[in-house]
Amino acid sequence: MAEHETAARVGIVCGSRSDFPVMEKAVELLGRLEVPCEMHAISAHRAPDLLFRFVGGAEARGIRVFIAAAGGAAHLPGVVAAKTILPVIGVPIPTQMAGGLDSLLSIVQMPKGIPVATVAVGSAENAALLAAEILALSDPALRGRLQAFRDAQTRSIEEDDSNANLRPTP
Ligand code: RP5
Repeated sequence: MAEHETAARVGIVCGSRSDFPVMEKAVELLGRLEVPCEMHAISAHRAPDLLFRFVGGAEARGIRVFIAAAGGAAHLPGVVAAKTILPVIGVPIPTQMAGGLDSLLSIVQMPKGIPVATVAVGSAENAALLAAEILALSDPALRGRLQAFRDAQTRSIEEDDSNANLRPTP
């Protein structure tokens, strides 16, 4: 890593590069919140040893939260959670076969003792926000940026509503 680069605090791991278009929204939002992150494609099924090395070395490199995304037989988030006590947020990727219900059930139905905080199907943004909220517990500046994000979101809904024609049509 070059000296000017900041170590990633969120490790995003996807089951395939085909998941990147969904998960790029998490990278973008973390960037807006000034949270350094890194994104990898490491299949739990096709490259389990590489995945174990990645998870095993992540904390020493500065990672504090994982976001794990996978579709179909989506075992990746559970396998990541099995190898770390850092928090793991699971993102079920939408699929052709069952619209992502297959991914959702594969990720959310973890056995007790190994939690994965699962967000809605395709909800990369909420995964990013949840990761930032976890980091903000020990980072007051990030907490401030999250509050500003939330306030801006509320203002945009209020402005949108104030511009709407609320009169009932005759
Ligand atoms: C999963 O299988 C990946 O997370 C992806 O969502 C899905 C399809 O992967 P590819 O066949 O596109 O590599 O493991």
